[in-house]
Amino acid sequence: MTRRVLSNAQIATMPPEGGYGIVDKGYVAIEAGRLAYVGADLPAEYAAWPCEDVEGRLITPGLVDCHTHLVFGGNRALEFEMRLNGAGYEEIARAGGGIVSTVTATRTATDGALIASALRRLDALISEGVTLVEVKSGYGLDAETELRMLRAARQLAVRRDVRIRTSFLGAHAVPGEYSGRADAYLDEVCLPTLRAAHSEGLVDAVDGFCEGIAFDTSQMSRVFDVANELGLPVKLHAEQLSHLGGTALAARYGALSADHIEHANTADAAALAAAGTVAVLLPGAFYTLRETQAPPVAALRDHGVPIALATDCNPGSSPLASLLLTMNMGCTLFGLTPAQALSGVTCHAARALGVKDAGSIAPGMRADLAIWDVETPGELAYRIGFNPLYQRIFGGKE
Ligand code: DI6
Ligand code: FE
Repeated sequence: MTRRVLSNAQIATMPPEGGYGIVDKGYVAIEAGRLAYVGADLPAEYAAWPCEDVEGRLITPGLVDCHTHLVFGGNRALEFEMRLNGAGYEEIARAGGGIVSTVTATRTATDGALIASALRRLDALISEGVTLVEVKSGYGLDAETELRMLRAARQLAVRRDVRIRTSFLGAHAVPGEYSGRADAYLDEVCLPTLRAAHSEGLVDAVDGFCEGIAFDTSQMSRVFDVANELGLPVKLHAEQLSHLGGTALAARYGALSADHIEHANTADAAALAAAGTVAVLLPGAFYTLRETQAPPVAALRDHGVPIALATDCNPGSSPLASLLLTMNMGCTLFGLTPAQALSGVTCHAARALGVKDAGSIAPGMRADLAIWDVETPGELAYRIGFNPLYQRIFGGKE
């Protein structure tokens, strides 16, 4: 069925300018995997197409998780226990736990095991209407494993009806064998691996972790210079645990997004606005690490910075595979409105990935939709641990 119409829908079109953009008792016409028409009256040319009455249900764009680390080996439940017995996240990282312990588990995992465990997390996202997911490397930190991670991430889109965008995160941590020699790691491993991954067509964007336990701004700018040279967009984990200047750096490079940004300030918000960079907020990490410094949401709003929300699904700081719960946390922990939360997992999340044909319901967009058994769009962020998905449409197909 390459042509179809959905009728009697409450459509949250999610325009980038903000708000739900509701069309009541509306129609969506789909042709060859794209949206052909969206509106309150059905033009005569679509009248003969097969039509499904969705009985007043809510249609949103397919949800977009724009920041995940879905591919990794092992888990860090023991570290969770350590933290609850009093150890700090940075302390555990400095003692060889944290990201570096997941690196060991990822290096020793087979390709099949990496894909199988990522699929379980991906299936959880898909069950909530997610149709586009970003996946980062960054738990290999050697050439072979970084490439294996990116290939595994791309495999996910072969195994499931979902779009995957891959980000190279070689600058995630300094591996044990380069301890205390971050610059040598960049020169000898990270940058050559970025070039190799790019020439294999595995990289959609270049990311980094700009933090006291990872890389500083001058090291990150060396990575971004290579990204620029390769014509790849950048994004950055910035200002998660401290204020190092990563947000301003991301803005200077015209980044797609600056992510976390709990410790960013008003000047950073102004810089993001001027650069057109999306602020990606990650309440799952804030919650898991029991952080107390919330991101500067008021300043982001005042400056008109587009705000996205993502799971940051990873084994350490955010073992979270629910975008609906992420929306709820964005509202409850960061004070977003339910409409901002939904923009954050649709139009603004797509923009954080540089994907132009997802995240809004408008003619020409891909027909990636979620149909929900709810009466109002605010219900999506309101409930905790409840999934009202009725139907997920990917490329026009159920
Ligand atoms: N910030 C995060 O929240 C994750 N990576 C990053 O740079 C945490 C990754 C981990 O703890 O394994
Ligand atoms: Fe992350």
